[in-house]
Amino acid sequence: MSGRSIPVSCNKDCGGGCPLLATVEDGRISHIGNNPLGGQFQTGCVRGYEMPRAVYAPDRILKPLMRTGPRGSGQFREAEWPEALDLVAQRLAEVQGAHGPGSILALAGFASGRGALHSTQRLTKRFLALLGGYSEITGGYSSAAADFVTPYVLGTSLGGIDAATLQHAELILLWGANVSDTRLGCETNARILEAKRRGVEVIVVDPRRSASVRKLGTRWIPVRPGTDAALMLAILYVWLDQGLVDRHFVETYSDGFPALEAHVLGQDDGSPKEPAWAEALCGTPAETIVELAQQYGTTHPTALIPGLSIQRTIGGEDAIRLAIALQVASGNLGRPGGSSGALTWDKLPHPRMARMPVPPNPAGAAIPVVRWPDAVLNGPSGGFPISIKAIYNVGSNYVVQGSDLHKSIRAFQQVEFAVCHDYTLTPTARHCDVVLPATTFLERDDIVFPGGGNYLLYSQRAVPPRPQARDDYVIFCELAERLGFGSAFSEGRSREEWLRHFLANSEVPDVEVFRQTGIYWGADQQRVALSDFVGDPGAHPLDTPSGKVQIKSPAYARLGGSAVPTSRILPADARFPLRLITPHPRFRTHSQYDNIAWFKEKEPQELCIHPADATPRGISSGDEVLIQSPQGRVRIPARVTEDIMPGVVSLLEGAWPAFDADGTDTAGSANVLTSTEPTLPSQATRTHSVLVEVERA
Ligand SMILES: Nc1nc2c(c(=O)[nH]1)N[C@H]1C(S)=C(S)[C@@H](COP(=O)(O)OP(=O)(O)OC[C@H]3O[C@@H](n4cnc5c(=O)[nH]c(N)nc54)[C@H](O)[C@@H]3O)O[C@H]1N2
Ligand SMILES: Nc1nc2c(c(=O)[nH]1)N[C@H]1C(S)=C(S)[C@@H](COP(=O)(O)OP(=O)(O)OC[C@H]3O[C@@H](n4cnc5c(=O)[nH]c(N)nc54)[C@H](O)[C@@H]3O)O[C@H]1N2
Ligand SMILES: [Mo]
Repeated sequence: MSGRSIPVSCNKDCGGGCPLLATVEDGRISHIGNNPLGGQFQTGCVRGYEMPRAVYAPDRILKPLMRTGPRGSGQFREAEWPEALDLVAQRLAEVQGAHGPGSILALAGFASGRGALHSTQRLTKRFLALLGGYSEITGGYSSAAADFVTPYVLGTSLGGIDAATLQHAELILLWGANVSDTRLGCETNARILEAKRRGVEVIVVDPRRSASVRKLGTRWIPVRPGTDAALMLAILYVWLDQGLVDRHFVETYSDGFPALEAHVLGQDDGSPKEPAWAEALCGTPAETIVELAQQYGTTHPTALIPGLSIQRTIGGEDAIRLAIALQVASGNLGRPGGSSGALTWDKLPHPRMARMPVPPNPAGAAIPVVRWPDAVLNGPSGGFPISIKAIYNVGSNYVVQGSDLHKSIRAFQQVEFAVCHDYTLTPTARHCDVVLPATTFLERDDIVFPGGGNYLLYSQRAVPPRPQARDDYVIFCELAERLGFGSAFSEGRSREEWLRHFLANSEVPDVEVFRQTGIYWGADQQRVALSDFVGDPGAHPLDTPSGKVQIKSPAYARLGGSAVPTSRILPADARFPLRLITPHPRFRTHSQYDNIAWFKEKEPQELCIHPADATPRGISSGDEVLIQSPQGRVRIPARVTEDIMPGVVSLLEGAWPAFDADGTDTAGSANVLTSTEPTLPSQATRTHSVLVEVERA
């Protein structure tokens, strides 16, 4: 390939964090491929390689837009930057003057969340904190349940592994994890493929025959969504029954296991968690559960890699607690080739590198992310801290991605002012008063923290910004200047000076080598969380009341959870007999790229349904079906397939909605069907615990 090669990395909430090379010819990016310095296991994916399609998309916003029609109508006029910035500054000042700090809600998304400088989340929070305060969303859509509960069990949420340690695994359990598509670290997929090639069993526990089952798996074990805790309890039952619990490990490293044992045996509730008990809940045959338990209980080390899916469910907190309990009971926690059972994605420290500081929020108003539309619509009368009058949206498309899309639209329609920075007129942008055109990662320099792994990436500016697009940092600088806190926001630093400042406060010894190669490796590439604790529990106790893995947690029970993890399943509802899952697409990062035909054609939006559910409903592949939940209606084509369990239907998340005259979405936008009711006590989202009915349209 001729042209200049420039190290880049998607600063995206994409699952990876991959060393890439952009080729630039005649001032245009002609190709993106892997940076060979990443080594054989570090490979990018289609969403990074094809990013130029977004940079040069015909519908990219290249001028500020000011709304001229009703919110959501898509009627805007183009404006010059000074006019748009003046208006945003003026409206923010007015709203805050009239309604106080906290009346502006920061929808500060993680879309470009991995940059030391261009972090959509950190820049937005920094700006609004210096403005005087804001309403802040807490937790994320991704992993709020796990992040909430894991510290009660492990004393930290950093329970990850470096993917290279999978070379020591003898068994890999992808539990609700579809790493073929979602990556969960740049190397994870390639390391598991290598393990499979050397004869390691890779068991995938998933309601769907996912890409990971097809490409990485040696066995698919179907389970109904939201029932993983029951399956895990039944595995413990088999281990207790067959003497497969590693008693020495349990006693040395954990506290409270006898209470869990009593629960598994049914001594506390009269219900032994036998495989037959689990079969009725999970739809997984009892003999399959016994086989899985025996294989898992007798193969060491076993790496249990949970997806985030298992905790975006009702009771998702306890699926994580039980996954940890399984790794303790089998003696796999903290061992090379094993894992903690807690989430692994991005759950180990990065090499030391400073990043954009975020001052404390003077308003202190916090809202669990899944409840933001409720907070806007109901304010203090709904138990929320403050009346929200404006929304500042950067790096998120929460009208599409938040739960209960109709409610999110109502929330946007209610506020006095809404502003957003983005590349395209997303459904969220359409509901804003001002839309400011942002740059992509290919148009700016940054240091990127990958999604797991002991390395850092330098992403050089490959091409100048498309005319008129501006970095989020620059947009905020200009606004801060207008609002009188320009020097507090920038601290007098240009973008280059911030990067130099971060690098000066880092462990990277040779900045120029880092810039040129695009990658800096930390010292140890074989980290397993809690290995120091397992090596010497006396010298390295966990930060829990017992200093050990807290299987039983009275502190957690005081928050409204149960002291011992248990199975909590969304009750059935005869009106909505099917369970809907909304997995992450391969060809999109959430809603990104849904506006680009090339990506859309690769992965059509369709409802996957099992023949056992389709036949009685008279549904054949290609038929239009109407999917209904209490929240809304979606009409799209069905695909009848045995790649999904009976009783479960699947619709990929991330499609932009398109409503017909009677309010039915005809694009297949998953959150038309979801609800903002959280799982408790974490107040986290439950997008994989949704009940629907499906009929032929
Ligand atoms: N039903 C259902 N819903 C879900 C999920 C699910 O599994 N099922 N998953 C949830 C999860 S885990 C997550 S993390 C959320 C994600 O929710 P979002 O973060 O809202 O997802 P994206 O669609 O990636 O939206 C990011 C937006 O930021 C823009 N953007 C990207 N980079 C930049 C930048 O540098 N600057 C600016 N200004 N804008 C930028 C993109 O163009 C895009 O419009 O969705 C959640 N929603
Ligand atoms: N290509 C791509 N990669 C991504 C993203 C993306 O949008 N696109 N998003 C990134 C982000 S922000 C996140 S948070 C992660 C999300 O990572 P995950 O949450 O792990 O991803 P999902 O696709 O929601 O679910 C993974 C698998 O779990 C299955 N599943 C669903 N519900 C259940 C359940 O209750 N139990 C079990 N056992 N399995 C279940 C699904 O069928 C799917 O195959 O992915 C990251 N990677
Ligand atoms: Mo996420």
